[in-house]
Amino acid sequence: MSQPFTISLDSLQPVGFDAMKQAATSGGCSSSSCGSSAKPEDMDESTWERIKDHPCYSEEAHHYFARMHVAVAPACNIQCNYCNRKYDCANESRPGVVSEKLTPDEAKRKVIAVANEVPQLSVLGIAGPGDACYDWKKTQATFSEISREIPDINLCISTNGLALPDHVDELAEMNVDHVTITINMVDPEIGAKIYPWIFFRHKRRTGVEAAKILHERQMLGLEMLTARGILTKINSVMIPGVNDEHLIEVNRWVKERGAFLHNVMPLISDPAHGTHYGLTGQRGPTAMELKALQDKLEGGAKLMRHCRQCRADAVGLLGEDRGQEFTLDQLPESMVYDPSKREAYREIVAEERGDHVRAKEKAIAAVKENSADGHSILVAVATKGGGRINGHFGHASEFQVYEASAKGVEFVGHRKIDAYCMGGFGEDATLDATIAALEGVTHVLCSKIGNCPRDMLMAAGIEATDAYAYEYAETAISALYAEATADKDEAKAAA
Ligand code: CLF
Ligand code: SF4
Repeated sequence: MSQPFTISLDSLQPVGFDAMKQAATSGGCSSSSCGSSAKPEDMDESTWERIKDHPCYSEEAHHYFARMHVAVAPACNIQCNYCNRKYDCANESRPGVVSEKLTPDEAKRKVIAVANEVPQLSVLGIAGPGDACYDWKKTQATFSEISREIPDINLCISTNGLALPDHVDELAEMNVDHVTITINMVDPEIGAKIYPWIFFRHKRRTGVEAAKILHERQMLGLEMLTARGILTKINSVMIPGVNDEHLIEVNRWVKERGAFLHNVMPLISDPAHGTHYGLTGQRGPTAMELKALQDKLEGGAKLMRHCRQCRADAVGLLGEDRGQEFTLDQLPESMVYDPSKREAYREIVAEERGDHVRAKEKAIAAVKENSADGHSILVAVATKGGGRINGHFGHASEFQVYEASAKGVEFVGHRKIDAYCMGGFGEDATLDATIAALEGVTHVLCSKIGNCPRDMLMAAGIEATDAYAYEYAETAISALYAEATADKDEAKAAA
């Protein structure tokens, strides 16, 4: 058993780490494996160092590390058809929610409070509402103040790219190492269907002219960031019938210009949000349409599939939001940064990650071995973090989805749902919606599930089990895959 688990988990109370505690007390971490690197084989050490604690740039890191956003830059220089300015910037966060807007000083207070309380915190992002590069003075003041106070926090921004080329050098000087640009098109004719206007060089421009300027500025910004060695992620909003097939072209362009990651996100469109698309009936893609496009993009720029389209004031692991615990009215006027919880947590995570990597490698090899007939299964996992099956079915507000196939076991996305169990009772209507959200999924893994939802899922063709509670997701999925292979072999022999 590895020591750091037992000494510090209780005092840290990290969200979702009951499973680690379980592993520690059951000898789950073998000392021979501790310290193994989670670095992907095809990545160099220096790149890995820069992404290994960033929950958005590394799928593996998102099981352990958290981001927080501060909404300090509300002004914007373009109009996207999926955005209503009353709400947050929909390029990086869910439309339809309003974040608490902060001054740079208020942002500093909030970041210190979160850093002292949330040990998983590794990244500070500015991701709306508005554009971080257009509302530059506030972005700059916030980053410089906070990095002085908390020097080991990663700084991250998201931008529509129009004002980006004007600030690339300053971003490099401030050590901002992760920049997201939202790029929805490389063809201005398509761009004109997404952007009604932009504001550039003191003038409002519309139509194809506007989209052409935006496209050229986005490409220039990306090339400038690449030239300075800054890691870039491209967000694209998938809009069925407008740019869905075109995103294959976008992926090719951004790969050629050095983008590190491409994140294709589904359009969220609802008349209640008051956006142009919402009001004109433009639909978003289904989960399976999104997956099909992402599968087509494999082999191009590396894909991010674990984005949660989080709020512009989100706090916590991706998929959870602890922002309401840290609203300004709850914070003391002055605070001193105390790094002790974050430091202790990092020690624990270094141990746990090594163990996870070895378990994952073993599971992937076993799946590949069992995949002679090329079948695949799609498995939804209820988790509270740590890459383990530690979420109760009734309490889950999302499932992480993995695919097991001849390629091994891969994280392929997530499905958001409403929690089934409210106040001790399950809602049948909620379960129907959950079953619909699990389209294509063959199995559900969770730490606990009642007979009633289990039977209803089974009737819908989805096998749900808590038999693998607290295992790593990949280990359990490999066991399910072996069972499915054995069943197929048996059926073949009987035929
Ligand atoms: Fe925030 Fe964006 Fe930085 Fe991440 S989010 S600024 S890169 S720290 Fe992440 Fe949230 Fe998706 Fe954004 S899950 S919406 S990709
Ligand atoms: Fe809205 Fe963001 Fe687009 Fe500006 S860049 S219009 S804030 S989605």
